[in-house]
Formats: sequence, C-alpha cells, structure tokens
Amino acid sequence: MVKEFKKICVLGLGYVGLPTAAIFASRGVTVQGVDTNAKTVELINQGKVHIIEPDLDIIVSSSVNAGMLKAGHTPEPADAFIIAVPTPFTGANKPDLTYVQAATASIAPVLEKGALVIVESTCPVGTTEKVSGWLAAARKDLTFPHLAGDKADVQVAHSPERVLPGRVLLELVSNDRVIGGISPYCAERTAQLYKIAIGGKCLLTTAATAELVKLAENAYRDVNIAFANELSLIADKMGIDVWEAIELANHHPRVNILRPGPGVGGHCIAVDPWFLVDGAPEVSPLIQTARAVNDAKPVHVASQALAAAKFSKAKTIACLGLAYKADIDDLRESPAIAITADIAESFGGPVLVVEPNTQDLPEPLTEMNNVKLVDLETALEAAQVIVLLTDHRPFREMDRARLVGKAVIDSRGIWR
Ligand code: SAJ
Repeated sequence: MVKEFKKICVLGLGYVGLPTAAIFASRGVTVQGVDTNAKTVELINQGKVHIIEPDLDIIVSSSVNAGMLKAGHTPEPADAFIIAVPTPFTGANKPDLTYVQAATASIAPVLEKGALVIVESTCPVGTTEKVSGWLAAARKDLTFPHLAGDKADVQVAHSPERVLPGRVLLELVSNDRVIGGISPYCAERTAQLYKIAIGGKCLLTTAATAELVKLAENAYRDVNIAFANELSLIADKMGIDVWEAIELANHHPRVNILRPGPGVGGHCIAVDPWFLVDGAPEVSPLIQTARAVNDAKPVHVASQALAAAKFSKAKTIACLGLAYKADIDDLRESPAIAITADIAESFGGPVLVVEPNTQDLPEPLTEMNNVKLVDLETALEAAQVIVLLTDHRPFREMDRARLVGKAVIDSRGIWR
C-alpha cells in the first residue's frame, strides 16, 4: 500500500524552505522545519518570520498557531524530507555542496523504509545521485534507488524550486514543477507529494535532466540580461538613451530585450551559471562571457557616479537601494553593495545609503566610516549626486522634482 504523507520535514528555512513548509502546513500536512540558525528557529516557533516576502508572515503565523508547523534543529522521522539549503559557490566559482551534504547526513539516522527524499536546492548535475549514494553509505540496512531502482526502500528525487523572490507564495502554488527521479517511481512519488500543495503541472523526468533544466533556466536569464547590459554600454558610448532604444526594439514581434541594470545579484542567477560552467568548462564560452559582462557592470556604474561627482564638484553622494532587486530585503550577491563600496572608497567624502528594507548596513560598508544609512529625505536633502541602484517602490513613487539640480545616475531607468 502507498504510504500517505502525514508528516514532512523541510531542511533549511530560508527564502524557499520556509514558504514551502508553510504551504504544506496550510494544506493539513504536519511539518517540521529544520534550520541550523537558533534565532530563525525561535522566531518561527513564535509564529514570526525572518525574511520579507509578501504574505509569508500571515501563512507562517497561522500554521504555527494551528500546531501544523514547528521548527527545530534536528530532523525527526517523517514520510518525506525536502532539502532546501543553500548551494553557494567558492571563490574559484566551484559549487560548494557542504550544506546539502550536512542536511543529508542529518536525515540519514531517522530515515525509515518508504520515506521520500527530495533535493530542492539548485545543484550541479549529478548531485541528487550523490545524495542517494551518501544516504546508502550511512544506512546499510536500507536500499536506495541509484542501485535498487524502483524497488528501493527509500525514494530520492530532485525538484528544483523556480519561485521568484517577491512572488514566492504565488509562484510556489501556480508554477509548473519539474520533477526528476533517480528512478521513475521516485519521480511519481514526489509528484504525489507536491500535488497536495500545488496547482501547477508536475513534469516528470530524470534527476540529472531536472538538475540541468533548473541551471539552464537561470543561465538563460543571465545571458539575456548580459545582452541588455552590454547594449547599455554601447548606447552610453554613442550618447543614445538605451531605455528608449530597447522599448522601440521590443515592438518587433520576436524581440524581447530585458532591462539593463547595475549588474546581476541574488543567490540564483549570479551563481547557478557557474554550476553549468563547472560541469563543462570547455563548451560553455557564451555562459562564461555573460557572467563576465554582468560582473563588470557594477564597475561601470561606480565610475559613472564618480565622474558625475567630480564634474559637479559634489560634496555628498547618495546611493539609493542595497537589495539585489526591488521591494525585497535580500542583499545576497547584490551589485548595489559593491557599487556603494567602490564609490565610498574612491570618493572619500560622505556617502549616504538609503535602503528601506534593512536596519543595518551590510559588510563591507560597516567598516567604511564615510558610509551612513539614512532615510530618503535626509539623502535627498544632502546629496548633490543621486545614484539609483535598486528600484524600490519609495524611489519609484517619489516626487521627481526632488532631483532637479542634482546629477542623477539611474541604473534602473525608472526616472526617465
Ligand atoms: N535583472 C536585470 N534585468 C532584468 C531582470 C533582472 O538586471 O531584466 C537583475 C535583477 O535586478 C537581479 C537579477 O537580475 O539583480 C536577478 O533577478 P531576477 O528577478 O531575474 O531573478 P531572481 O534571482 O530573483 O530569481 C530567479 C528566477 N529565475 C528565472 O527567472 C529564470 C526564479 O524563477 C528562480 O526560482 C530563482 O532565480 C532561483 O531561486 O533560482
């Protein structure tokens, strides 16, 4: 008889794990969330959240209050385990699987026959098979699908998250899911679980294909953003408004150029293409070049700001926005931080930072004594150069007359 999913365990209560845990809990599944961060666990058990994401606070507090979601540090036995921990990259652009390995090790002792293990973390091709191997090495009393196929005691699959920060709860439920099993039954079983919570289609394939699909999606976006960023440099050189040019080009029925920006940030698009490159460095020149183009954009924006400050003999510069994109609090890999640090280092004078979604400056800005976090009003009052780095709502909606007489570097094209 097929085992029901009465209790699941979600490992990693971050931008993906916490919404996933809360959605399952809201659908009547008992959920244990596991995180290594004591503060995160404590906050969630109080029904509170540690990240800004629309409606997440409501669904977490109601699930915790209903007794369906509780957080802890060590996994308990469950019918399914969803691994949603970070997969960062090292300084040499190599994937770092330490967190996935630690999460796998933590569930091995509590695995029971019939359990399902899903890797949701974005990972290099071959990782899910490794997870199955690591579990097999730790539990000689159970069989695993990389050796036993459909007949294995434990099922292992990859189902990459594809949700867009800022729209996570909506996309979690409505996006189609790619589900890759180490064996076909692993994929079927995973689809049975997700169907409890999601309305999108479940598209079944192998674990390795699902891993490649996820990486391809983010590399595709990175390459397309690189095109827009390169175009912005070309247009700047020619004295042409890139935003107008793109708007006009996009009237063509088969052209859809993305938006140039200060560079690519976040934990996904700036990272995942490297996982593809790492797997096939000799045949991925386009993806590598796109990374280089996007990584060079922050240097360009910082030099534009410094040139404007020199030209206008500015005493104070304001940098608006630190998050990697609009209306979220995520600062990971944010080009805005690197740009602000570059400006502060070369300028020497006061650099006022406005970031409505954070209370504290992140490193390395904390160590720079000419950088200060202030409110929008103070920045607009004091600065002669305004550098727009993140298109947060308060910046989009502010009175543009406040910019008159100032040098403006609008890296997102919101004040045209
Ligand atoms: N960006 C531009 N120009 C654009 C679009 C984005 O400069 O036209 C920049 C943003 O400012 C940001 C970065 O790119 O710095 C990434 O932002 P994003 O909104 O494109 O993507 P993420 O990183 O927030 O989420 C992506 C999504 N992937 C795709 O759209 C293919 C999301 O669906 C994935 O689930 C997520 O990565 C992930 O977790 O992998």
